[in-house]
Amino acid sequence: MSLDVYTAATPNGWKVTVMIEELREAGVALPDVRTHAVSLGGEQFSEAFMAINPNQKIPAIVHDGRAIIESCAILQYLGEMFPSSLLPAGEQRWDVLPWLYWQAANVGPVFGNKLSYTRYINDATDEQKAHPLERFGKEALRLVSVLDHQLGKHAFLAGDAFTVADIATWCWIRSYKWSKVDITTKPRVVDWVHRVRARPGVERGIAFGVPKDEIDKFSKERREQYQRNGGGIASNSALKADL
Ligand SMILES: N[C@@H](CCC(=O)N[C@@H](CS)C(=O)NCC(=O)O)C(=O)O
Repeated sequence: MSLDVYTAATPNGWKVTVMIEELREAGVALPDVRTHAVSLGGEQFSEAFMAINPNQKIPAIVHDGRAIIESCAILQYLGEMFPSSLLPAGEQRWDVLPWLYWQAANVGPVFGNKLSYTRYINDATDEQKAHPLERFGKEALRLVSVLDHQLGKHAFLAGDAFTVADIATWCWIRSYKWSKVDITTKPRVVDWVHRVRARPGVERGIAFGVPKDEIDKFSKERREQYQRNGGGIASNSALKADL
């Protein structure tokens, strides 16, 4: 029995390393976990990685020979394979799964685009960037207020318990300063960000691929490295119509 995790130090990547550490915290017996760092400077396009994920993006896992792609599908898969309160069983899973899909379809793409236009895209003028920046910036704030609305009803995104929906969403929201989405007008969201950050499983999960003293703060060198990789990925000239 083995579980291979292919990932990088990014919000989508941390979802999986956090999930694994949270499963350990929940007392789940996991198979041997082997974590492989994928360099987003080009390794995602290699034949070896495409054999695991033809979509050329991290994260991906291989569990007993079966490859699973898409971070939220991975969270659901691990939640079902290794039962715990992170993904309740039976009817109750329908309290959680829609919010996991909400993250995949909304928070990930919108925060990802906001971040790209804010930090990474350097083949467009400021004038060209103004409209998408406004659009994704406003939509990101709307999503933060949806999260705030949920947190007004219960302690976590999908109910009173911490679940895969919190893992997926938190990994993006925690980087609000990097994507320049101001969550500070929503104290419940800020409080949730801190409460989730304080969990030992989360602490270990987000340490993947990051020097210990840079877990919550980038050094100048790391900021430049993210900007280099992000700039390469976000440039229109890097997009190919064919594999
Ligand atoms: N919807 C995918 C998104 C994955 C994704 O965009 N991964 C980024 C890193 S956070 C990546 O691998 N980018 C490389 C590229 O686009 O070339 C998921 O949730 O797994």
